[in-house]
Amino acid sequence: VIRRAVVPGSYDPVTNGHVDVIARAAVLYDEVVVAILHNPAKEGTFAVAERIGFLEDVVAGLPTGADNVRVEAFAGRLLVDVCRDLEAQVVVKGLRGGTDFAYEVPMALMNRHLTGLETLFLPGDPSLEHVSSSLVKEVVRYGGDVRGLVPDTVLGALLARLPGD
Ligand code: COD
Repeated sequence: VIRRAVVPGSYDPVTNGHVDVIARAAVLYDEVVVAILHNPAKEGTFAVAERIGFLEDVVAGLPTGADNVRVEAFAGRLLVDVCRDLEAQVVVKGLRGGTDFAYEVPMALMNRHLTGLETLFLPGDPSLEHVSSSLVKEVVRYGGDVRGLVPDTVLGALLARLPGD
């Protein structure tokens, strides 16, 4: 049996915190689908096509190679339905300390309640514990330096997009 994992998120945009979780999932499972789940009613900072492009760059640069990881986007769907369609047995999520835990455990339990879908939590890299898409955007918007916290292509896109928004 192929062990296939989904690593879901908004990825608006992908950060090095996400990259760490994706890279570790790619070592643990035969196949990994990086799933952008977005609300069609909410535009977000980056268009879904741009988020896919950033993630495809990230996947191409993974130390294990890109062979077992792909990127897909889903609008207005439950994660459990996406996982069923993809025939994925597990969701992989990174945890940044206690706040993510409190937010993520009810979602994991709800997903298990709905279809039996299991969630594997990986402890986030402590050096990236302060990194989220929203904080990175806020820092860039006010002129702060986020080098090393996001992939280089994302850094360029943030600088082009956010100041003077
Ligand atoms: N270190 C470790 N992990 C990190 C880091 C970091 N620095 N940054 C982010 N992560 C992890 C987070 O734990 C998070 O789980 C994941 O990466 C994605 O983060 P984001 O910010 O891109 O995405 P979210 O939290 O906005 O995405 C949430 C989902 C899209 C997964 C969720 O809303 C969902 O499942 N939506 C679909 C609808 C649904 O099924 N709802 C019912 C759920 S019970």
